[in-house]
Amino acid sequence: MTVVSQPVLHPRVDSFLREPKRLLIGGEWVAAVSGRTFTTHDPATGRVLAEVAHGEDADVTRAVTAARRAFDDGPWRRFTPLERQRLLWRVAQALAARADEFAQIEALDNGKSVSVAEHVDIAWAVEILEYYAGWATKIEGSTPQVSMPFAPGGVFHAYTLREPVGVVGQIVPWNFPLLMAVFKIAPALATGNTVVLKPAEQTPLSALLLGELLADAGLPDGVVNIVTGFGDAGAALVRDERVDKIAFTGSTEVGKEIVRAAAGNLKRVSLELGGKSPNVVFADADLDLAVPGAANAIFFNHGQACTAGSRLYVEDTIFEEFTAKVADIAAGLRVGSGLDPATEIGPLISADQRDKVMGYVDEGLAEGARALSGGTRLDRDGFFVAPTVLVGVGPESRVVREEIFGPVVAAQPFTAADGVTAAANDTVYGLAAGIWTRDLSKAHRTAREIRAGSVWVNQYNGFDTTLPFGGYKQSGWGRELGAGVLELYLETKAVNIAL
Ligand code: TXE
Repeated sequence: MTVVSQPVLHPRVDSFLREPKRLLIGGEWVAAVSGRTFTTHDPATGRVLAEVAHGEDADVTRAVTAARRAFDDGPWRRFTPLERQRLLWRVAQALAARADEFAQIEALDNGKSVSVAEHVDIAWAVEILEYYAGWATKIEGSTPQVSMPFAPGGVFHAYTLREPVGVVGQIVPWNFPLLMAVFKIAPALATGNTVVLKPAEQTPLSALLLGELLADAGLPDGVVNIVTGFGDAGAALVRDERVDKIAFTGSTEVGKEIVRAAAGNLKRVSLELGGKSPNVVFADADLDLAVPGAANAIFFNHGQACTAGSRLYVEDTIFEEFTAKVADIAAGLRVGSGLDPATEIGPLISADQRDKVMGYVDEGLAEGARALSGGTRLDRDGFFVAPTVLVGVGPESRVVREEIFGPVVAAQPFTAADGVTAAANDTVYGLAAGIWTRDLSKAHRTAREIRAGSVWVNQYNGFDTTLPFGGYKQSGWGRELGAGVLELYLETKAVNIAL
C-alpha cells in the first residue's frame, strides 16, 4: 500500500466551510429552533470541517409546514411541466459548472477520492437531473375505452390524471451523500412534489450546497427544505402525518422502523436498504476482467456501498489462483485522504464504522478464517481499514451473512457439480449480484436464478440512469432510477364523465 498526500482547497470551498451551516426552510436559511449545532468531520484526519445546525422535531415540523404550504398554495402548483423541465436542467448545468467544488466537499465530508466524487458522484448526479428534467414533460395519463355495463345506453368519457403524491420526506445516507439526495429530489421535482430532505448526520455539507443551487435556479420557496440532523429528525419526518410519502436509503433495521412508523397516516414508503451481494466467478471467466472486477466490486467506495460484492464465490478449480490475485490488488491499493485524486482506499466514514468493520474481521479470524490481504486497521490518523480478502469462512459465519459495509470480502469456493445458486441466494438480502463467465447460456441461466434487483454479467456496479435499481427481499421496497421511479411520486386519478 502506498500512502499519498493532500492537495489544496478550492477558494470557494474554503469560504463555504467557514460560513454558518443553517437549515433551509421555506426559502430561508435558519438556525435550529434550539440554537444547537453539531460538527462534521474529515474522516481521513478526524479534523472538524464545519458546525452544522442541529435540526430536531420542531425544525422538522417547520419544514413540513413550509413544504405543505408550497404544495397546497404556492406558485409551484402552477409551474408547467416545461417550467419544471427547464428548472431541473438549470440545476444540472449549475452542478456541472461547479463539479470540482462539490467533489472537494464530498471528498472532505465522506472520505472518498475527489476524482471518484467528481467523475462518479457528481457527474452521475448531473446526468440524473438532466434525465428527470426530460421526464417532467412526458408524464401522461390514459383514456381507457370504458364499457360501463351497469349504465347501459350511456355515453362516457373516461381518462386518468397523474398527480404528484404531495409532500415527500427524503432520508439519505452518508456513502453517496449528494448522489443519493439527487436520486430522490430529481424525480420528486419532475413530478411536481415538494420535499423535506434529511441528509445523513455524517455528511450534511453537499446537500446544503445543492440547496443554494436550487434556490439560484428559481425553485420557489418551500419546494425543497433541508433539515440537517440525526436519526431523531428522520423519525420526526416519518411520524408527521402531513407527509404523504417517505423515500429512504439506509440500513435495513431503520427501514423496518420506518415501515412501522409510517402506518400512522399510511404514507407511501419506498426503501433502498442493505445488501450482501454475491459475486460469482465461473472457471471459464476471462480472468483478466474478473480479477480486477471482483476487487473493484468490493473495494469501490471502500466497501461502503449497498451493492458491494462482499460474498465472492469462485469455482473450486481456480479458487486459489483467483483469490491470491484479488489479494494482490488489495495489497497494492493506494490509501489516502479523499482530497488526493490518486486515493483508491480512503477512510471509513467514522470511528464507529471502522470499529464495526474490524469487529467482523476479528470475529472471522477468530473462527478460523485466513486473511490473504489486510485483516487489520491501519495505524495512522483517520478511520482506515486495510483492504481485506478472507478465505476459509463458513457459510454460517457473520462475515458471510451480515452487511459489513467496509473493504472486506469473504471468498468461498463452489463446485460445478453443486452449482452456486443455492449459496448465492442463501441471504435475507437481494440487492445485486455479479456473474463472470464466457458461457452465454450459463450467464443467462444464473441471472434468472439469482434473486436480486440488479444482476451484472462480466462487469460489476453496471448502473445506468435508465435501469431500475432496488432490492428483492430485505433489500427494500420499490425501484429508483429509470421511468419506474416516477410511479413512486405520482398518484393516479380516474375521471369518468357521463356525456
Ligand atoms: O444507517 P442508518 P447508519 C447500512 C450499513 C451501515 C449501517 C449503519 O450496513 O453499516 O447501515 O449505517 C437516518 N428514522 N447502510 O447508521 O441509521 C440517519 O440519520 C428515520 C446501508 O448510517 O440507516 C441517516 O440520514 N431516519 C446503506 C439515514 O437514516 C433515521 C447506506 C441512514 O442511517 C432513523 C447507509 C430513524 N429511526 C448505511 N435512524 C445503503 N442502503 O446504501 C437513522 N435515520
